[in-house]
Amino acid sequence: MPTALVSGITGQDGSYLAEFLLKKGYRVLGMVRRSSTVTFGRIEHIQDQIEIIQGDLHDQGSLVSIMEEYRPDEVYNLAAQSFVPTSWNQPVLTGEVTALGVARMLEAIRLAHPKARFYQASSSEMFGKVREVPQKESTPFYPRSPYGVAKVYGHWITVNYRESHDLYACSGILFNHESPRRGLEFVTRKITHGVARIKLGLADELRLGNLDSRRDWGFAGDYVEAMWLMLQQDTPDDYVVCTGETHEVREFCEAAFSHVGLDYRDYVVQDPRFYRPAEVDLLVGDPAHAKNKLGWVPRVSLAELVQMMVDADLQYLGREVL
Ligand code: NDP
Ligand code: GDR
Repeated sequence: MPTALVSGITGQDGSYLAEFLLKKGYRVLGMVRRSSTVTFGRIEHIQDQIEIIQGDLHDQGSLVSIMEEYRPDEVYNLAAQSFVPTSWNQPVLTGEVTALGVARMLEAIRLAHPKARFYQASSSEMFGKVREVPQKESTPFYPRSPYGVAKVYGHWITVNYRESHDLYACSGILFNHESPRRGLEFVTRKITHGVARIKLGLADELRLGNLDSRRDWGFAGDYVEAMWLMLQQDTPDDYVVCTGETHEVREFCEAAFSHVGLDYRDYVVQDPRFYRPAEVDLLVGDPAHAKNKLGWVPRVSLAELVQMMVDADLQYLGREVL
């Protein structure tokens, strides 16, 4: 039975990846940081099948101890300060966790267990003010937020450890992926949750920022398979993972509201509080490398994703209303 260590297991992707690995027969170790309240909502349903161990990307010693004690075959580094707006308010913390945290994890592997295969959760936010359309593995980076800058460091330190220390280390450059488990502050979930609240009579408006920006949105459940595939190859490499389609935030609103028979223009209010100091206007990836080398293709369409998320929020909030 292979062993996988997942940092960020309490997050959206961590929960889907843990489910996926359990189905494949892995022993799954979930690294969590200590907090005063329980943050296991997304993994409650599989908690008895995974082993929770304490560790923090701020703390080098904890990572080395984990590698020495558990000697995982695969390490998926999903932990990060992942919300872009927070990175302007907390740029140093974002750098500590999202950038240097990657170096600490790689150092722990290099020092204690260099045979482990390593996956780094890189991001399309590294492309930022895009240099070409669509974006692929060779597209130069131009990050537009402290988060994007931190992810660029995480990407290059992963490449550097592969080239300097001969580690099996991969950087997955994933475009936005969503699900009913997405955090409430990210725009897709904010919209589907807002639609459900309005439909159930709990709210009468939804305040958003820039409706013109365009994203390449996929389903998180599909994307975790690509992470795993990257670690099953003969040689390590970097991959863009995306759908190849791009849509405006406005179109996502339109689809979500119309799924419950409403017109978004009657409810959405644009609020300058949600505009960003620097925006990423357009993201659309080229998934050819992942398709050709990994055989990976996304399964869930955007229309299906929107419906899945709205229905889940209606069900979730509906239970609370009753
Ligand atoms: P989430 O924000 O849902 O989850 C982040 C996870 O990181 C949580 O489990 C959180 O733990 C953990 N974490 C934060 N700080 C630390 C720390 N100091 N030590 C240990 N754990 C920590 O993110 P997603 O699941 O959406 O994303 C997973 C990864 O993929 C992130 O690195 C993100 O930047 C990246 N990414 C995400 C994309 C997306 O569209 N979702 C696209 C491209 C990249 P806690 O529960 O305690 O807060
Ligand atoms: P993003 O996701 O910044 O792409 O990062 P988010 O959903 O936060 O924003 C997407 C776009 O929507 C616009 N927007 C709003 N965004 C939020 N959060 N709230 C609003 O009210 C709102 N109104 C409009 C934003 O301006 C932006 O253009 C996500 C994260 O998961 C990162 O960790 C990950 O690396 C990238 O996706 C790929």
